[in-house]
Amino acid sequence: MSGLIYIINGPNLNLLGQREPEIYGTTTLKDIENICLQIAKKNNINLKFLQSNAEHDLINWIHDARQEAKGLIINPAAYSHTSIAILDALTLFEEPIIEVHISNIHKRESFRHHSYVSQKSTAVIAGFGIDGYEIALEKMISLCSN
Ligand code: CA2
Repeated sequence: MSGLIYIINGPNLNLLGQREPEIYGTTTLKDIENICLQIAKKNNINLKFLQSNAEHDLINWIHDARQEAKGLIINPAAYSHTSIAILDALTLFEEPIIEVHISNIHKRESFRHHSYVSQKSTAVIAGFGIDGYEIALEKMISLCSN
């Protein structure tokens, strides 16, 4: 399969591997990017792996993805639980969307149980740790190949 997939990461995920290892593990976001790039290479697809702490960056990247991506994987981090603006941007994206959470948000504080983004997601993966990115990318590649 050829084509482009976006992986967008929200606030604080740049610090992954540095704090709260009991919840988020010790792998860094750069490590996750490298794992995803290897999978992309093996499957002959292009990948944009992005992270920002700013809501408007995430929204602008979702707009960019409309023009060029066959699928979008997003860990919106805390914006999952707050951002109607990100939900609105995703509503304009017409290809498959997979929402990833490293932790199982349903086992955690009640304010994490609801995600606005899930309303527009094709699928949601939560609680598999950083393997969630790998699972999402493999599944996205097969969705985009159909
Ligand atoms: O489990 C996930 O992937 C989350 O999206 C992570 C978000 C959290 O707000 C969501 O409820 C669930 C938080 C990301 C914080 O990233 C950290 C990075 C380094 C150390 C600690 C947290």
